[in-house]
Amino acid sequence: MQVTNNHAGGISAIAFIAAVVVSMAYYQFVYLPQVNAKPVVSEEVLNPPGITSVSILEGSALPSQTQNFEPKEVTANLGETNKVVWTNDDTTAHSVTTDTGYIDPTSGEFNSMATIGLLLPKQTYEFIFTEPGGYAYHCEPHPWMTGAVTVERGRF
Ligand SMILES: [Cu+2]
Repeated sequence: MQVTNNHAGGISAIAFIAAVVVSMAYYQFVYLPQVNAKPVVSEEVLNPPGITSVSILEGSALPSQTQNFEPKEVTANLGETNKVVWTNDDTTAHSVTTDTGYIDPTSGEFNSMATIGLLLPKQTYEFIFTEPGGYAYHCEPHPWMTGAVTVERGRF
């Protein structure tokens, strides 16, 4: 009796260890690679032939000036003009900061503060959008400065 019980216990211990090993292997070699895989983005989307330009107009730091990001709303097409470039044409530093905490799967956080910080006068900030959608943004030091980028699928 005693021996049989020990034997059964040994088998279930081995079965348990085998199950742990199999699930760890699954996690390491199947689950993690799928979760961590970068999305496949076509070359045209990563290096679009055209850009979409937005100017930060002189005087944008004044709340009374309603024109700051110009154009205030832009539309970009994936694989064509989905690289958006903001140029600070003002004499004050500004940021381009997502309203929603948007993180592009390839380009990272849509926020100049996350990469280059404030745009000094004459400085530019570039962001390559790789997903269609609507992206509202503002300037962190001057939250009345707002704009939006709409990204359309185009041919991609
Ligand atoms: Cu600003």
